[in-house]
Amino acid sequence: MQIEKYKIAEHNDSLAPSLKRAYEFLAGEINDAESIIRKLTDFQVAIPSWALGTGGTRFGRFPGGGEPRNLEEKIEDIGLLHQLNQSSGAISLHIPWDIPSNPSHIKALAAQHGLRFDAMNSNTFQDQPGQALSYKFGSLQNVNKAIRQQAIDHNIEVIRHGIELGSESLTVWLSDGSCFPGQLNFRHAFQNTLEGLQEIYKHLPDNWKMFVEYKAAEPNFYSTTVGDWGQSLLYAQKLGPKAYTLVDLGHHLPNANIEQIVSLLLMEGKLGGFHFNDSKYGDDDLTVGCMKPYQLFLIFNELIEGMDARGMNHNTDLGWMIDASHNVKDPLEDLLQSVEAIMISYAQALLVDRNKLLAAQQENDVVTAQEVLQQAFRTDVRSLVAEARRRAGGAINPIALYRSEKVRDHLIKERGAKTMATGL
Ligand code: PSV
Ligand code: MN
Ligand code: MN
Repeated sequence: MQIEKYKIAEHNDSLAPSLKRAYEFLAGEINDAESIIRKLTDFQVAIPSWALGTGGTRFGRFPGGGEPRNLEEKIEDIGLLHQLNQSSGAISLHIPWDIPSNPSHIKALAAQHGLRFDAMNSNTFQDQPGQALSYKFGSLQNVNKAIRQQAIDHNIEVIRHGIELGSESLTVWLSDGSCFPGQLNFRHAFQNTLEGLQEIYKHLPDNWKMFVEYKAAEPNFYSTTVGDWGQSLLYAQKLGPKAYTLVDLGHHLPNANIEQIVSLLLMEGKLGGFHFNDSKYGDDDLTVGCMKPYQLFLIFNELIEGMDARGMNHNTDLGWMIDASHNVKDPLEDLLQSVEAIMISYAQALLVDRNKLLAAQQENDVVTAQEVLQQAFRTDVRSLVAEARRRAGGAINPIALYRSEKVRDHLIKERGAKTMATGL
């Protein structure tokens, strides 16, 4: 489903006067609002194909109505998000959850919606129907060479699908690890995994990147073979220049200083991609910014500081993706909230007075340094984000328009009340 352009225009007309008041006030208070608007307009966040249905936990799943039944419908849903916010211009696929049976048709459909294909994700953490060998005791780390080879072959197949769609990166997340002390020889597990990744790396086209995603725990609860950023960085360094670390916000031990991790990875030129979500306990995959918005801001502050220091393009030089899904909300509304939270944090981080911060740091003036950061964080930038969206052709208030257009009711009518999207 698409929302007709005149509906967006009508919606925007009704909200324009109050937005204008708020935006003009803010533009008078901050430096160079226009340059921030330009950066916000350029910034695009990929939507994962598996976040369009209701997520589940091991205790069950409660599907909402009108979930997409196939890849085409997933692309349509993301097209709708992009139409509303103009910031969701990419889709990330998980294979085999979303195998494109007719790639040129899928590519054309995505292009019609203004979407490009972000990182391809492989899956060696589940056994698929008909699969010859089981990943119960790991994939690339496995003591059995044939199982390792099966996982390597799968990743090569994922690269092949990605080439057909015009993607330029592969994200490898391995659930490999062990559940009990003594189960695994750590060194052998690391070496097997490295050899497997090296084999996959050989099949990357020249313009591709490989993202090695780490995660502290789950499904394994004693050790994880790519468990933290140190291990991921080791693999990335050993693999070569096309390999990078991928940071997923939910994949750290409690209270990890993610902003410092990001800063150092950028310094080393080894930060490649990002999975946004929020959490209170572990890999909760909650809506971005719903729990720890100050942490998100501090992370963006380091991202901008580090990218600017290396002359990187904010939009294109890192892979930005949402990796969230859960039980209780309409997934499309949830994704609109996540993208909004990302844009708000990005805008606030762009407001940081970097010269003043650096001067305060040089003087050991801790109070001023904190004031500089909090001045930016406590600025209400919602009108700036909405104005950028309006100028790009999106809706001033995407969720309000989504609701007034009764999008979910339409999707239920079209697809049925009991559909179940593929994913976890
Ligand atoms: C693992 O928890 C993860 O973050 C990886 O990125 C997977 O591909 C994704 O979640 C699956 O939902
Ligand atoms: Mn992830
Ligand atoms: Mn995760």
